[in-house]
Amino acid sequence: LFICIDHVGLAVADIDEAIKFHTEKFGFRVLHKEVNEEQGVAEAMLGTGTQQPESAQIQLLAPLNENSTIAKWLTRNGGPGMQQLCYRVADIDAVCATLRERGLRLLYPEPKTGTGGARINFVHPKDAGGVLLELTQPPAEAAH
Ligand code: CMX
Repeated sequence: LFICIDHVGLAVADIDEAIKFHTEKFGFRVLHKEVNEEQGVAEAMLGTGTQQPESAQIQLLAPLNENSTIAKWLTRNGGPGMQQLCYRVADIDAVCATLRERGLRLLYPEPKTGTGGARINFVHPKDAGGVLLELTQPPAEAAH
């Protein structure tokens, strides 16, 4: 079903502080930044910048406002932490259909737009071993 781990998402309060921390302390490079209003997040994708294609990335997710999923998560968790695991898929419609057949709840009836124009959906954490599981189908030109 899955091609690889695409990224691990970390919820953070402040995107700039988190970027500074991860680049200065761990040597990650910022590969991509964007704001996703629909998801209520400012996000940054981090990697080593030394591998082509880039291996599993770190995604920093900061809330845009207090209604954001990430704001709720930060409050419940008592601070920053690991919010999600994301698998890359080639055909998200087929994978969602298969997972539904297998009795798992997908959060959206149809995929929404994620990082870099990817098509994304999520398996409910209660159906994925307590982990919020994102599925991402990168745009054709970015797929590898
Ligand atoms: N990881 C693991 N468990 C989680 C979780 C997470 N990220 N978020 C919630 N849960 C758990 C809660 O702890 C709760 O457990 P209990 O019932 O045992 O207390 C349960 O799931 C349900 O919680 P809820 O209050 O009913 O639901 P929430 O309002 O917290 O929403 C979820 C949960 C998954 C539906 C919501 O986080 C969501 O819609 N996530 C998908 C969108 C998203 O995360 N967007 C931001 C990232 C955008 C991107 O990656 O591009």
